[in-house]
Amino acid sequence: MLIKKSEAIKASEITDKDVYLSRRLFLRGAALAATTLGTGWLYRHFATPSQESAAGEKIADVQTASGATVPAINDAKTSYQDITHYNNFYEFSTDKEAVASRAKNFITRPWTVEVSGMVHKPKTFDLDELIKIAPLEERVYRHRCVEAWSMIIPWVGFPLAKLLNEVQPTSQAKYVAFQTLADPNQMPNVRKGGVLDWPYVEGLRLDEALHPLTLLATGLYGETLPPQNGAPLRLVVPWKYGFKGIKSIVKIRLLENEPPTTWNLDNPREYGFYSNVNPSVDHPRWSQKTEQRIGEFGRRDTLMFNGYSEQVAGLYSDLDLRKYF
Ligand SMILES: Nc1nc2c(c(=O)[nH]1)N[C@H]1C(S)=C(S)[C@@H](COP(=O)(O)O)O[C@H]1N2
Ligand SMILES: [Mo]
Repeated sequence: MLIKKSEAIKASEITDKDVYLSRRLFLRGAALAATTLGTGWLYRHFATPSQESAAGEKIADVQTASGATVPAINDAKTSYQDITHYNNFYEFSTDKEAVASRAKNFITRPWTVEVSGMVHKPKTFDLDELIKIAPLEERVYRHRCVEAWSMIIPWVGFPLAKLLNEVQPTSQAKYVAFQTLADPNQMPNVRKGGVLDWPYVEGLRLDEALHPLTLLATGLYGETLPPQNGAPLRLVVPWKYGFKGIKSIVKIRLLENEPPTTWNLDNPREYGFYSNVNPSVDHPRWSQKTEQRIGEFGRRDTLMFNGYSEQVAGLYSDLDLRKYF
């Protein structure tokens, strides 16, 4: 993703993989052939294992998601270390490997989520109450960042639809808007400003939000989310680019019109509202045909709708998929 705001643009903030790679190689003084190395490989071999990650708490009574809803994935899961130390959470840092340490003291309890707008029963949920709305399930999903890297992540959570059913959207509601906490006292880049406009906001069409694959995640690998992954509650929409998966949600609003979204506001030419994973629509500055699976050597082909076509293609029968991104 790209920071194009003026001050202090570091090469690590430019997400084009080659630029990122060459900087890493330069900094490490490593005489390695950049051409054959993936970010994942580089990350694994040079990142210092950290003591900083706030240990997750084991989540009791995690069910296994029904195979009818969640298609099985045969690929190996990405390691816990990689999932929790290669993060995009720009409120803390634009350096993926620095997010975990910068976020380690992030306070996620107590936490409330306000659900309002075009609903019959608006409500501010305490997190402990919210996670009891539905049984927590483990769901192993592909995660595909718009920057062309990917992971396989075993989330724990429940369908967003279950929360929306609690508040009962009115017949006028057509969209759902989400908002991340923006606390300058805890988030260095919010305090500093100039990175993105805060709070980070995202949105879905109501039918996307109600889709059974759309998850509110509270954990990963059977434990509560560490701060860097969006504790205590984040969105996961597995057929869309990762930036749609807004972290550390404090507000959810049902609306009649399409809500503004952070990356689209920042750069509408590069980041659309839909942002469905689509290997045949390139990013203006790089191809989306292939991806670097973190922890693997070599690249994989990117799949239409990130491999979830069977489940979600029907939502988009009226969109021109060569155009919408
Ligand atoms: N609030 C907020 N949510 C965010 C982001 C962010 O910077 N701020 N980054 C997004 C991007 S680009 C990705 S790829 C995923 C990364 O999630 P992960 O670190 O759990 O893999 O979070 C998304 N949600
Ligand atoms: Mo991303």
